[in-house]
Amino acid sequence: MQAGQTLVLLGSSGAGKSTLTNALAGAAQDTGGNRAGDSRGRHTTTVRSLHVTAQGACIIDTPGLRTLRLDGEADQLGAVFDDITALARHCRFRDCRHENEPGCAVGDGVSGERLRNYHKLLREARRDTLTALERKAMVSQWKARGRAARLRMNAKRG
Ligand SMILES: Nc1nc2c(ncn2[C@@H]2O[C@H](COP(=O)(O)OP(=O)(O)OP(=O)(O)O)[C@@H](O)[C@H]2O)c(=O)[nH]1
Ligand SMILES: [Mg+2]
Ligand SMILES: [Zn+2]
Repeated sequence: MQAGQTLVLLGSSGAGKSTLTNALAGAAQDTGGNRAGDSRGRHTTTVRSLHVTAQGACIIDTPGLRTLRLDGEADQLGAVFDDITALARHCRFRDCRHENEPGCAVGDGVSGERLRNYHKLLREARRDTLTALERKAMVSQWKARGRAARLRMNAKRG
């Protein structure tokens, strides 16, 4: 690591990002012990910060990642898989799902592995949207139940 280089530390909480930052840049970042019972961290660091090493390199310490999941919409995938998007215009069916349909230009035009990756990410993106909707439905159900319970209580009290 030399002047002009920047290093970003990413990883789950307790991985030792702040400990490395302190060792490499002489910083004074708080470091946290791991939770008793399992070896997970305690999310000690809560904000990003930049530090300079004696050699002049930069180190960015970050809060531990909580979850790693696909961040984006299903239709944004089309921009990443632009080869598939372009080929899809030549499929026989306009709503072709590129899963063994006859006259599918995508199946013929890209490798099996690329198509599998595309479908995998598409499934993941859709599952994410679904759970967001489901969560919303669940919250409104809870609210309705709470309201009903309050009404019953008030009726009892007269
Ligand atoms: N034995 C050992 N312990 C380490 C090492 N690196 C870090 N630790 C310990 O692991 C614990 C967590 O280290 P941190 O540097 O706070 O971890 P972090 O990645 O910054 O965690 P968050 O800020 O929660 O995201 C601390 O108790 C450190 O002392 C290592 O190389 N060896
Ligand atoms: Mg930290
Ligand atoms: Zn197709």
